[in-house]
Amino acid sequence: MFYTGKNVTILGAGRSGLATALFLAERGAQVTVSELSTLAFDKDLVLADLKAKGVKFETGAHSDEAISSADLIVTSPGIKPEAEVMVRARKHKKEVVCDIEIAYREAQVPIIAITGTNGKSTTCALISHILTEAGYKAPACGNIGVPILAEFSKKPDFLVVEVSSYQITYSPTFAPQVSIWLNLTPDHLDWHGGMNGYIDAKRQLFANQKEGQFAVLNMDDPIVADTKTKATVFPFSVSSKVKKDGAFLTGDRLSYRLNGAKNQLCRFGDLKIIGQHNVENVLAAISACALVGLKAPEIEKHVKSFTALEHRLEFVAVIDGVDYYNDSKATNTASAIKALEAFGDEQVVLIAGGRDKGTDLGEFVDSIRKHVSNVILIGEAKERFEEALKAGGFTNCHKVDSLDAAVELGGRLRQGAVLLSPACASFDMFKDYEDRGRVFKDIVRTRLKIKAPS
Ligand code: UMA
Ligand code: ADP
Repeated sequence: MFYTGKNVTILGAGRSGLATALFLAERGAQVTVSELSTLAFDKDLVLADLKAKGVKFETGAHSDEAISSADLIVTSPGIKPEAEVMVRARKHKKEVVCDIEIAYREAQVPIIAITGTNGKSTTCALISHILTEAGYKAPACGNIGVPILAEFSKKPDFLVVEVSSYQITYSPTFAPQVSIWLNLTPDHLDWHGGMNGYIDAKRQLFANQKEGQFAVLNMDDPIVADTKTKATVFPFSVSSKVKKDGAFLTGDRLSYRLNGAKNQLCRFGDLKIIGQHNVENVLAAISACALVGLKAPEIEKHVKSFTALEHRLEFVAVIDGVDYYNDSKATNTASAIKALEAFGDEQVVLIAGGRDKGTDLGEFVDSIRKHVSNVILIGEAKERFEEALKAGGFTNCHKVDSLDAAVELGGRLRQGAVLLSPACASFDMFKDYEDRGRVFKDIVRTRLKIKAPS
């Protein structure tokens, strides 16, 4: 056993840190979990199990002893390479990786990895859904919220892993059998020290890949299309940029060509998810499933039964002929614009606002003028949003004091589907975006019950 007797220090007692501690302790490593905060240790049950397996804990600081005595350091992916503890680790010439690298070194089954700025979770969940419905054990894990190493004990056939740029940075040899790159727009620039650092992190995943592996690349994104890899490129495109093998649209039919043979599936409109951005996610998912051996009829059948992830253009209910959608994950204007575009020519009543990120609102207002009948504003951002809307010539704007009042007004207006797509963070009124989405759904469902008592 490679880890037997090795000293491993884990930085951060988050989900991934604790799963890694268990995984390595069970493989004979001497594990120390080092956690900066003292608050994070409100996890008695998990800790008791780990302590019984010989895992040691330190809190409040990353001690020099924990760093200098380590044969290997496994970090929480969020800790920046410039952090003081990383500087010390480099001084001691220690190898620092994250849980994804450990999983890659230990995995006996094919890994399908999904990265990109937007759409990772949806694509990851969709691939996992298709493979699972086809009879394989193929859990969605990684950045989606489930530590990859926690899945090993379930003996999966595939690991379907959402990977962030942070995780790639700390996975120096990670080379999945299939890697998908969906898109790239500015994000996490502070962590990576700018756009170039962010792009380089994503590129590393594909530079690591070898002959016999596959890189599924979005040809409509110029940065993604320019990827260098030894893997076989399997392109996908919603325009007509796929000439040989790859995934594309034939009219509105989802299609792919593999080993020269064309397969035509159902229409995108036959699926239960909406929005042009999801066409890209579906083409990427279809590609991965075809590359690991699924046949077209099976892919078609299971892609059709996939429903949107919670809080991402999630259909909630119809009350008095008005549809309600929860898109609480849209925490910035770029993702809210995608949501509005998903409704095409259909006008919606938009509920927006929350904690303002202070970004420019120009394109958001343009999109509202095209797709929205009324905007209902909540939260701290409502004054600035109202000003920007009025300056942009949009006057059907209502400020309310609660999400409850927003839903009530949205239903009363009867001027299109009511869409919660806030374009703001949630922390002024809610615990997080999930809490905001659930409160919204509770309000809608309560109203539905009042209208149609059982
Ligand atoms: N900590 C230290 N020292 C430090 C900094 C932090 O000890 O210098 C401690 C913190 O106090 C905390 C722990 O480290 O207790 C880190 O907790 P965490 O929640 O950041 O980490 P995990 O629970 O292990 O979650 C990680 C990913 N977190 C990050 O990448 C920041 C999760 O992605 C991922 O779902 C999970 O592993 C399972 O694989 C979250 C995320 O925000 C969702 N990702 C970013 C994003 O999507 O934008 C990239
Ligand atoms: P991630 O895991 O990368 O954050 P999600 O699947 O959770 O992505 O989607 C988050 C939001 O990003 C969605 O609500 C949608 O507005 C937007 N989005 C999803 N897929 C795409 C895509 N392929 N291109 C651009 N935006 C997208």
